[in-house]
Amino acid sequence: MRPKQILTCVFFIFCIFISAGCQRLPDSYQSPAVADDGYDLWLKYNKIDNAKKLKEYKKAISAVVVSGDSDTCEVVRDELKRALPGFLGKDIPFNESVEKNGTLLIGMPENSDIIAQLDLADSLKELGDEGFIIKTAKVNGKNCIVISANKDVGLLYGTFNLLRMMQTHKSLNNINIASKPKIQRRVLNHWDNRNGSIERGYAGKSLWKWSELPDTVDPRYTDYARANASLGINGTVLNNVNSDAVFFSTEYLKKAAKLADVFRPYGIKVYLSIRYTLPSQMKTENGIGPLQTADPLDPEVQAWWKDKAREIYKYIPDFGGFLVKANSEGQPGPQDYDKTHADGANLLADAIAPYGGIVMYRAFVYDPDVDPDRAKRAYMEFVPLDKQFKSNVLVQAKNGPVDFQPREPVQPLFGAMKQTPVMAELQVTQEYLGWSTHLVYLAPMWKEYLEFDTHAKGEGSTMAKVIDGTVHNNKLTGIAGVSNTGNDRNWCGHFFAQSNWFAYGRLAWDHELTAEDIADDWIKMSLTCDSKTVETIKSMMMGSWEACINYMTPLGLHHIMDGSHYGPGPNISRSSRIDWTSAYYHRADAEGLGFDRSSTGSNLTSQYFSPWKEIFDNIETCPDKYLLWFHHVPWDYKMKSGRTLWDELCVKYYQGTDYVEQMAETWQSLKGKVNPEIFEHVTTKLNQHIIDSAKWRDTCIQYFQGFSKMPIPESLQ
Ligand code: GCV
Repeated sequence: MRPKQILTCVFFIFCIFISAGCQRLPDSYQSPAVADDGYDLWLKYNKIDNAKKLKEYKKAISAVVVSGDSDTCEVVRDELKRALPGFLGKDIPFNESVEKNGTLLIGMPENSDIIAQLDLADSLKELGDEGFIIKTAKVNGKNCIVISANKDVGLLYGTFNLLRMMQTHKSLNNINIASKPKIQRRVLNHWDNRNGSIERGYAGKSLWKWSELPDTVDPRYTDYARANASLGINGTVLNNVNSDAVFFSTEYLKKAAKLADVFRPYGIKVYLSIRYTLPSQMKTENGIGPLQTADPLDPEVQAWWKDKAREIYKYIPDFGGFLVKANSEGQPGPQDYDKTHADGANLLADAIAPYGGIVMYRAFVYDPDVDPDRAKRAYMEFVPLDKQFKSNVLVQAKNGPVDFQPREPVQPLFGAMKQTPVMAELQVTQEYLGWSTHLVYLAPMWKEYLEFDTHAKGEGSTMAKVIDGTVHNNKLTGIAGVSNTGNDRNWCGHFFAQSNWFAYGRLAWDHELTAEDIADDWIKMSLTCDSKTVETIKSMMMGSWEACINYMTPLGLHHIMDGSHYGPGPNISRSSRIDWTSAYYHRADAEGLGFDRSSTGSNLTSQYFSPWKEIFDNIETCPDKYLLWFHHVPWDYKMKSGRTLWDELCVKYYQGTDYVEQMAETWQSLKGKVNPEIFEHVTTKLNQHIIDSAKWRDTCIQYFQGFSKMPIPESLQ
């Protein structure tokens, strides 16, 4: 080839290469971030791909003024410096004063003279330490968007709110928002162990690198804090409730203190799970211990905890407090010394009260000596102790009376404890709902619990209003979510599991948000703003929880998982403890199926307020979704649908698996409309989801058929 031909050839190859690289993405997917491994979660600050919105936003924000020099104000600036050039495709100047139209002005009356002149005092009075205002206003004759608050953390929450509005293409004209959290302590619980493993964690190893701390600080800690702050989560329990004493050694307190330093500017407090026997396991800095006992009423034990609290606060001045799992699943507790849970909690409460710390004392107890029905035990142990807890104690109860099942009725403790604040523990990690393999959006489940009207003080006493303190006028309120994070690149294993972290945080801030609206925001922030695609994905998500219930434990069945809690195990006899076997829960026999917890059975129904106790007690009025939870139902019982129980059970199992197949099909229709990397990742997960759900259906139907001896309805075959 002559040099000219070679040059022509090279030119052609170059052109082919360039044109392939520049191939236009389908109109509906125009995000510049083609590579997306999920690391950025919902904090994707890509260029606004809607020309009209982009123009509007460029006009609304062309300069920024942030007053204040605290670390949190620095975080506000950092976040805006990441986000605004990303959204708008150009740098935005950060000024000292309002000089032009389109200034985003952020500050508190106390540190900004211009904000002080804006007459926000009345509105801010209502908003407490964490609330914020976002509003459009004329400042120095210029059109501005103002974010203000009483404390700098409110400015941060307001900033994240404004960024979310832009990510979801909301209008920035005539804004007038005032927001504050309904619940005070909005905490993530990490069941993370010292060796990096995570109990019930399905997204890799722990985020905390204990062996490197405090010397090396992984930048991921900051991204974790950003993600939480963007939702309003303000606390994190670093270690597993099945706790290791090592976390209370001076060496580990210094490590925890380093994490607290990273999280502090983001408004996040660090908490630790204690082990009840700590005083008998180690010496304090001042040489108290190890003691012969951990009896909560022993003066030496009390001195030990006081000294330990002093040490903790020396390293972590804003330490949040203790989470306690006591006398539960082999963990030590006050009952080992013939003392009550109240004695146990108050010992700790007294030790940290001087520093403003709190105790979150778990009600996940199910001592078989208390009652043969596991679902009744927490109520029976804790309600009689009401009034006895110190004012800085919250009782932390799982949403249902057994254990994070796909669906349970509400734990009857909510509303029943009138003097003691009860905080809800929700599980974000999908221990019983398909780990990080199944696509299950949990917000509809949490909404079902939160909206359940306990009737504790008449109509309107929803669980949400019990935990936010409205019903019993509690001064201290809280909510916890068992985290689904790990060191997988995308944090949660399944890309869609990110939506559960997101939804937990959003509901913790405002339990009145709808599951649909939260999904809408998450999809727009994480995947696309294309309205048709958003609606398609939302419809997949919204039915995914009910589908999971249907292919696992329909009609009130529960705890029929195998030992790992992943696959089906209706025939499993896991241990000598009767209440750990599947048969204990489903009670299948030749007559029928279900656990009689009505007044003719264990009488769990009596723990609820009227009218629920009567509604649940009567097989005719008990909602189908709880039927087999409360009643042993004959196989040929006529259900509300007109089908027999057996046929209905089969129909539900098939509805569950059909939905999963449908989700997979729908997802395929989105090829080219969402990020290709995420598309492939979710496709792979859904393929396994189809296989697993069919296994659940077939195993359970076959097993129960051994009792019912009835055929699968023809329509399903
Ligand atoms: C942290 C269930 C889980 C355990 C968990 C326990 C708890 O039993 O299977 O892994 O332990 O709940 O909430 O304490």
